[in-house]
Amino acid sequence: MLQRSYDRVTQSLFDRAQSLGIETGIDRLGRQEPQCGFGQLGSCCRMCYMGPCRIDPFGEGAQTGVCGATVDTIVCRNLLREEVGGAASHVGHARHVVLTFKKMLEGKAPGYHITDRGKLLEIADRLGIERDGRSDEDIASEVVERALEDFTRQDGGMLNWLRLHAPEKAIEKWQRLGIVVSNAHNEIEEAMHRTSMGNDADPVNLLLAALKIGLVDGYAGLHMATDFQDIMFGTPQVRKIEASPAVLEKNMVNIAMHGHNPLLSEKILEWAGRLEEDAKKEGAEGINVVGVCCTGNELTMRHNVPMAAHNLQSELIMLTGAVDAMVVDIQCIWPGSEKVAECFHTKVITTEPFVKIPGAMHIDFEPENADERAEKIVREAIDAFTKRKDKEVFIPEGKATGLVGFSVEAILDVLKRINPEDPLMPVIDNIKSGNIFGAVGFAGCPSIKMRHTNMTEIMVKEMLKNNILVVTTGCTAHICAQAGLMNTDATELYCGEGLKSVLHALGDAAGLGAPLPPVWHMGSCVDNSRIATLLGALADRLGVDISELPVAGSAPELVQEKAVSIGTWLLALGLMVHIAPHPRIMGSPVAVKVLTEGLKDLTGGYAFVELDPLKAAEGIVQHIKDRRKALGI
Ligand code: BF8
Ligand code: SF4
Repeated sequence: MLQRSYDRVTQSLFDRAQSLGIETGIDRLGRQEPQCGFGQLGSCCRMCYMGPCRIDPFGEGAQTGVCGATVDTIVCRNLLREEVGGAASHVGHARHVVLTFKKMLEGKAPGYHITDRGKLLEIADRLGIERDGRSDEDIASEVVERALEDFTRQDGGMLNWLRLHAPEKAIEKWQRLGIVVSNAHNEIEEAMHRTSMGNDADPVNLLLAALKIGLVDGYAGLHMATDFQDIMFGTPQVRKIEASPAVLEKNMVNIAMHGHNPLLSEKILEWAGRLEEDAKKEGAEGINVVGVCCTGNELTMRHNVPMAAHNLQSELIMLTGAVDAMVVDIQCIWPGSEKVAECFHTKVITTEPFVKIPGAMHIDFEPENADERAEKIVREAIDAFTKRKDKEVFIPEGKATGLVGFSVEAILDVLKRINPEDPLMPVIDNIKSGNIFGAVGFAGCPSIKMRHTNMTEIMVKEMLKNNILVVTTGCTAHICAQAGLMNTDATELYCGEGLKSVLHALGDAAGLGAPLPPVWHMGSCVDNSRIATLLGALADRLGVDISELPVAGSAPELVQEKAVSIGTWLLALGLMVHIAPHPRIMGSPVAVKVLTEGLKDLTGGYAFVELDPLKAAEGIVQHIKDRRKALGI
């Protein structure tokens, strides 16, 4: 096994795997090393069967593929295809939620309801939908129609969800560049078409297409998913939670919800409540639903469900022997998890017809039969519990507590208590005074290749020390919660004096009797939409473009294609986006130049690649200083 030292809880689970002789990701990573250099540079091509071709980075061997494609063409085509993978995942997620909402309105999905009517009506108004004399259902049907238009329109008109959410100044920028998008599916088709053998060979043209796919992801993926999820399940409000694999309970039926889509996890949570007595009849003290990865974020933001594990820990928590069912839907599910589960009584249950894992139990989960299937899944978990109740479990110690639920609406609620007429004013005043020196969004994944460096925690603490507020989503939110960065003690421990005073004032306004935490959990990866909404509102209020704000984004432990497409969206919006490890563009001088430099003149955004946490933090602080100077503050 690779000798690395992870945080105490994670390490204890790796150690347990080793002592039981169970293979995990660390063993598999060890066998992959050294990983292919061509792959890491992005300079191998498999687009046709004259290849695979690869380009010699030292300039001695082949400098083009068999067809004559240069390294710039190859790298940029590969990048665009990575993004298509990411955007397709988010767009597929959003469309699934919209279609379920439609079925609900048609009476075909009785398990679902409108929870946040206010948000529905607000979106209807902003879409220009007539409301007078119409029922909520009728209005909602038209909102659905507008959403589905974003997958059907053929006239080249602007994506409705982009018009709905993108700041005017950003739209103008994108129009000048010719990258405004129209129909999410058509854009994805075109990106696949242009990257297949013998099409687009112009690296700059390919990079512009990459920005387009970023916009598809941001609006037809992230924003659309967040909007409909909030309408169906409620817009998150601030609440207290616990985090770490230690939230598993020896004497309860433990159901780990893993994946992304609250359509499933909300129903499982509901049925866990309904079947509590059945679990007790089997000798359990109750049913403990815990969250893994992004569906865990969805559950914790709306219902205080404990945050059990980020992606790297998703297979590790089964080594506790205490997970009775690991219920999964879509995205980020390691096939190797099933092999770990087989060593225990744990049932891995897949639920999506296009996401199956050999050896796992499969229960199709359709919106029409949501209640029946959710009940069946919870009963499977209870049944698994009966098989392990007397067996030894190993649940590590060390729960962290924190506050989550920082939707834009929840943040504005707090700010309105300070200034009801102009809630953003206190933030702007504090930005001007330097009490809030800037803000950084930390998003994305935990990488098994980097987690032992504590990249995320070190960078976040550096931000706080420099009075930079941190917002976070995705698995990075799990990392921050487990590191205790989402509780009020962290404000005292890590923040500079200016930021501390602001968080105290906000905590008082919120009636907490304590400061707000310095790291705000804004949700799952699709909820990066919330961060963009907040930035858009701030930029509008200041009358500037988002690219002028003293803010940045960071994906400090990039894993997924989805993080690449989100990152590109943020570049299109005009943000500095820090990335580690190296994105697979380093083989192409053109891609590196355009993404780290050239883009500054086009959108204002740029990529910043740095693997050393302190240097990365320094680079971000410098960027924020430069932005402040340009604003004259
Ligand atoms: O969408 S942060 S490992 S779970 S990709 Fe996946 Fe990365 Fe986690 Fe959420 Ni996002
Ligand atoms: Fe090689 Fe060109 Fe085929 Fe790619 S498209 S595999 S570079 S011949």
